[in-house]
Amino acid sequence: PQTIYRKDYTPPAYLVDTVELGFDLDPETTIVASRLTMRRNPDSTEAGIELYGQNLKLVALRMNGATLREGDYRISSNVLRISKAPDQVTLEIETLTSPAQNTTLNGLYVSNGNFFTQCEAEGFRCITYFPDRPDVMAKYTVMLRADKQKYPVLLSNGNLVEAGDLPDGRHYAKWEDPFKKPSYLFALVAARLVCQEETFKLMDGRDALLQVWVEDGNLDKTDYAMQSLKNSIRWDEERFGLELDLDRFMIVAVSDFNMGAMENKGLNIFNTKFVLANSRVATDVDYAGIEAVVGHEYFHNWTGNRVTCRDWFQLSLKEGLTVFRDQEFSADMIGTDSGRAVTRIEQVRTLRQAQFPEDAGPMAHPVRPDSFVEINNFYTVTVYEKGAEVVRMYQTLLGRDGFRKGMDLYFKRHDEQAVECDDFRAAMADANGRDLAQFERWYSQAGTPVLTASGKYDARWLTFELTLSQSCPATPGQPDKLPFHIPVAVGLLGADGKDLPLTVGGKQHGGTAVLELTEASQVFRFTGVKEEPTPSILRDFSAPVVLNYPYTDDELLHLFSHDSDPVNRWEAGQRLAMERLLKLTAASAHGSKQELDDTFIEAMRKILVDESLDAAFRENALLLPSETMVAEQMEVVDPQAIHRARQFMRRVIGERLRADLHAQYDANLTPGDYSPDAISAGKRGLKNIALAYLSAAPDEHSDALARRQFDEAGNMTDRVAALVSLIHSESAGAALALEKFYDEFDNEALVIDKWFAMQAAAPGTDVAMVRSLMRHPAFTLKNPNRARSLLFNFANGNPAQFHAPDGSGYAYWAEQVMALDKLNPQVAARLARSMDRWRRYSPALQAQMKTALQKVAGAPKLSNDVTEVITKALS
Ligand code: DPP
Ligand code: ZN
Repeated sequence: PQTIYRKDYTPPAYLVDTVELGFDLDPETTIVASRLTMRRNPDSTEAGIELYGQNLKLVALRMNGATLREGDYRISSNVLRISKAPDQVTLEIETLTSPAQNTTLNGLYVSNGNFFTQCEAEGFRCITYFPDRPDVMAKYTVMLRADKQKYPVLLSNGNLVEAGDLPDGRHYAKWEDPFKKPSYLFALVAARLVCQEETFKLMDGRDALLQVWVEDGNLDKTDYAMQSLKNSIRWDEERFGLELDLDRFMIVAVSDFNMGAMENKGLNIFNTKFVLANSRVATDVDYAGIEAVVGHEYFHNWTGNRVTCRDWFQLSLKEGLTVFRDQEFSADMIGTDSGRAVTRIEQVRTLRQAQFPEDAGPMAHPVRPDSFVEINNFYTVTVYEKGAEVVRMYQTLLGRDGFRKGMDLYFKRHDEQAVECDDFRAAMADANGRDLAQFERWYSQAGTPVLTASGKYDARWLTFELTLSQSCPATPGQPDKLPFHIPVAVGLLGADGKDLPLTVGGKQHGGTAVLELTEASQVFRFTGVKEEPTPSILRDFSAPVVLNYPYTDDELLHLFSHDSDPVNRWEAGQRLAMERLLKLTAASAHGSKQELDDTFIEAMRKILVDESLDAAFRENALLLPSETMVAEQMEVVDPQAIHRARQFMRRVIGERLRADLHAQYDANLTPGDYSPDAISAGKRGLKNIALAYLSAAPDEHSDALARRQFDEAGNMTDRVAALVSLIHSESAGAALALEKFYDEFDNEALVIDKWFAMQAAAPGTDVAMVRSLMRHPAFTLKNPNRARSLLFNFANGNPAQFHAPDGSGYAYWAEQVMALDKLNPQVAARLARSMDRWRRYSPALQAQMKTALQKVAGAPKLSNDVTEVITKALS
């Protein structure tokens, strides 16, 4: 496979003005006719026309009316070249494709008998020959023809301009997209579907038609997606002054989908997981996911579609920004400061759980990568979540208003253009008169920076000197790093727990000052500090870094009890827990006695019973760092010892806080109709974590409680929580509950995914049990959600079993990566990533992992996707 470099970018030789596409849809052989009007690009020095095409049968090719024969053009490695062409060209291309045979779910494919497309990043070339690159933007007209009975609904981007019947029971629909777009935003749907629809008044008074399309039988699960869409439209108008630019906006749900959803212009295609919900089948987490993803795809209409990426190295230009926007949307939907903080805590957890490990592993790459083999491997937590952190830092540095000015300038300059991350940074800088040159390193340097802080109080001069130093570990291809521009939000707590007034560098602040660290090391001098403070550093997680500060237990307990910044308050608890988990893990590995101190237990109790705090915050404060996060802190990872340590800690908490846990359980019941709002969800969360702790220290009472909750639950959140508690405590009732759960929901694919996922992640599930679950009639590798529910939850969510000392987990992993690769390379490559951190285990485990990696590496006809991941892991 070939590596593609960002530095090799050249503008396209030809631009495309208009695209007319005609589809004669048939599962076995679909005929695609395209007519492109093209003209030479004045910015290019290259001569010929280059079109990409993959798995296509070329039937006809005409240029300006004349048929081209072999020799007039050449096809090699998926590129069709016409070396001699006039300045103005009309190309007519006819190709054949076989959607029913397409198991990659990339391009045009069939799911449940219906046609769908997925074109990002490079799926359009599986539909027709085209200059399939994001900097070629054109206006599209699409004619769809298909059997009317089987495919009554024909959708594409933009507006429906014509529809009618054809002979032989076929019908047609013609769609026109008024906006220029890159090919990756093309979409079509030909299907038997039904929709919920509504007209919605936009800011400027226009009416827009909103539709959510699903399979028959699912109309009872579309309300929340529709509501989220309306909220998204309103929010983008209010927060950013951005309006829906179409008369019609559609969301279509499909059950076979590689990603979460796709922002095709006017025709968003969604994984069912992020559309379908009612209280019977969806959890609070599912509801939150729907709101976030509906928002995310909708927000792409401006950040991604109206202004798009020049090339795929710039992916974070649209993804980092749009994740940031969806995060802000979700936070604003809750509306309270404490609710915002909880969403922020969840973001920090995701970063540490997934992005920090990625940034420290063999696939580490900058937010704007310099090279790739397969772009599909770069839809990563780094490009998305770290990218969102980078965007958030602009807002932290410039303020909300400054950020808005930067956004306004960005659209003013670049509407309907394909641009670079640097253009976004320039807009932020220019709109605010700021020099953000050094900030560029957040885009170019990989790795998680380490921020080391130390403080010195001078009682005589009433000063507090905070020394901040930064470094960044080497990453593949980047041995040395230059200092980043890091916003560090700092507060100082007095002995009473209140924020001290801050004066730093002669400037007064409220309770929090945003310091800007730009050198390798800097000293910040706070003056007028009347008492020795406890510093609260990196408030609201103001930068995606690892903070080292030599906190004492007492200082952490002080912050955990009092910090006015909820994120750092939570963080102090996480630090207290992490220190103990690491000690317990070491003790467990050496077979010495495990002990947990009263101080910690009492700190947890205090939070648990503190009614002045939101339930959702308390739930998060009680949630221990995951086994993966503990593993990331260890030189040599011992998955079983980590598991034992964490289980021990959970059990002791359950035992020691039993009475309070029961009391909180009772106090946080949510009787009456289910509502997914943040307050109710927070109560359920606290109640269910109480149940989880009680089940970690099982007695008759807790077992009965879990069984009763399972039997009587009025919603899926409580149902799942009870079932997980039964499974994890190895309750005698677990097997029957699993069976009942299956029988009740065997028609609900997304619920059956949960059924597989819960078992995959259960501590008692070993490789043999996963293999037997694979033989269950409901299991299939072909459906990505189903494959992920079992394989990914086992490999990533059950480390103590996956890393079984006999290597059976690795052998299983290798088999499944190879099997999946034959069907769906994108999903296979994701599973391949589960071995990223293999060099951090004991030599014995490493040897077995290496064998498994080499086995995959040696498999015949491996995709570029998997090859890239495995090669990087082994290098
Ligand atoms: N662009 C999609 C999304 O992030 C993924 N392909 O929404
Ligand atoms: Zn996106």
